[in-house]
Amino acid sequence: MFIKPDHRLTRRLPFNLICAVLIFLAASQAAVADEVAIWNFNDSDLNVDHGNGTLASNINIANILFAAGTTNNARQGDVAGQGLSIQGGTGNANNGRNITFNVSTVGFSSIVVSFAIQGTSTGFSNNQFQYSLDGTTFVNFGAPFDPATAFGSVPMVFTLASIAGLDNNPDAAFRIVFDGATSSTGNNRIDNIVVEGTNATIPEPTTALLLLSGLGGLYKLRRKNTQRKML
Ligand SMILES: [Ca+2]
Ligand SMILES: [Ca+2]
Repeated sequence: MFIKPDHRLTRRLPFNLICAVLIFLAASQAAVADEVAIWNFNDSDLNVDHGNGTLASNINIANILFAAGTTNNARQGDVAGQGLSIQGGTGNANNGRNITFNVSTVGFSSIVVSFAIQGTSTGFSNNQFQYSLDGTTFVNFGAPFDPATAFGSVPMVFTLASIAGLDNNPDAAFRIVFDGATSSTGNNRIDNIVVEGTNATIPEPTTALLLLSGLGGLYKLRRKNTQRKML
């Protein structure tokens, strides 16, 4: 006795495959990790280089310089180029001062901030990363850090996923407070500051309806074809 091939199964496969692909595409759109703002300092200024954000500093302007950067933590094919270099200043006046970057995280969650940093032996040795939910009040996050003397290949990474208030926040801000410099020309160099998060784009109801009606249409078409073959 011959075993009859199950034609219904073979006809069902392409339909199931299309469904699987559509569901996969919808799911991948729902959560995409993405960079919100990047400073690579290659153009020797404080303006953001990819995305949107502003970076300001209360360090004496004479002590905000630019010098050779690094590819450590570089994104989107950025070259090493230049990096931000800040000095202790006369009388180490810049101890306790900061760089602050305001970056709206609207549409993003699970925020992560990272950057490459190095310091000379008389540069800032006691630095503190902070975040703010309103752009005004800053909160310490993580322990104070003393940068290595060379950029190396491992960036400083601050994973802020546990700070729910930083998600989807137009007033989100981040700060590095520098301290511990012991000479006017002692300095720290920073490059490739990256603020990134999970793009929380959830398919809009209309998109979801279109997807469902598309699936419904495919199902009807398949049924019609099956019925026609049976006549
Ligand atoms: Ca750079
Ligand atoms: Ca720039």
